[in-house]
Amino acid sequence: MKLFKTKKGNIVFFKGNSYKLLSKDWDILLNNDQLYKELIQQCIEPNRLSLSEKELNNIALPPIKSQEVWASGVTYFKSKTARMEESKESGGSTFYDKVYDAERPELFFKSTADRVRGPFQTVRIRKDSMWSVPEPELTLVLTRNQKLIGYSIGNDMSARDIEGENPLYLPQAKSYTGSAALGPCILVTERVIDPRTIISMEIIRTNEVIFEGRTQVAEIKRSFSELIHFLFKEMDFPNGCFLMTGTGIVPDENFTLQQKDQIKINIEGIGTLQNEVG
Ligand code: DO4
Ligand code: MG
Repeated sequence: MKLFKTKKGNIVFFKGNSYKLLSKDWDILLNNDQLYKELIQQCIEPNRLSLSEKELNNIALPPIKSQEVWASGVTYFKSKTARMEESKESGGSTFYDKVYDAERPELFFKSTADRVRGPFQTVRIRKDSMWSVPEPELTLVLTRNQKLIGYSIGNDMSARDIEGENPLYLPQAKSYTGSAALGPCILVTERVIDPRTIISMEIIRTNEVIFEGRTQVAEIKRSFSELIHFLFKEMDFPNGCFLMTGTGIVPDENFTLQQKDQIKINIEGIGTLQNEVG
């Protein structure tokens, strides 16, 4: 089932119908280890609305309130090779193959909730970057007890020139206002996502598709439990958190985003997250 935070309240879309939730506090919802069961109980006739999934997508807000957004890096082979290439002149490339094989994954802080953009809102490229890309990432939704309650779509906007110049610049390459997008909903499920799930991205410039790429969840090198374990090792998340799982789609080196580009990220079973670069 899909959980939407919207301008009309918190709404569940389940088996073709939408239901208004009585639970109003997003932080309480996202911290419920039994969220799936709780939502099923609220999918009853008196709560039924007549909103289609398309209408929900159009009124969806970023599915976040007080959670932090963290991200995993170099979890796909494609990400490893692309970063090695971008940082070979700075001498930083060797860090990426090491972290790909290391026991400890790369995890980094991505965004506070107020800097996150939702469906159809604008994401940003840094003014001091000449080479910026979107990173489409399956995103885990975790309670304070490390319980994986659902999945969303994330965009880890990144300044590749700044990251490539020196790996120590990673926080500047990755974290700035409007550098993270989430949405359109949270797929709440008790099942682990199917590894064959396709993640795809299109970038559209003046009505023309100028980039298309796809990967699948099975390409992620690390297990979710491994990523969650390291994230929570020495950190508590009283409101739960979002964890992006890394990118396996990397546009060619000569590609950089421009103002007004439309970024569409689709993950099967979750939906499409669309943002304009603004
Ligand atoms: O180490 C750089 C960032 C890696 C990343 O964001 C990714 O692999 O998705
Ligand atoms: Mg990333």
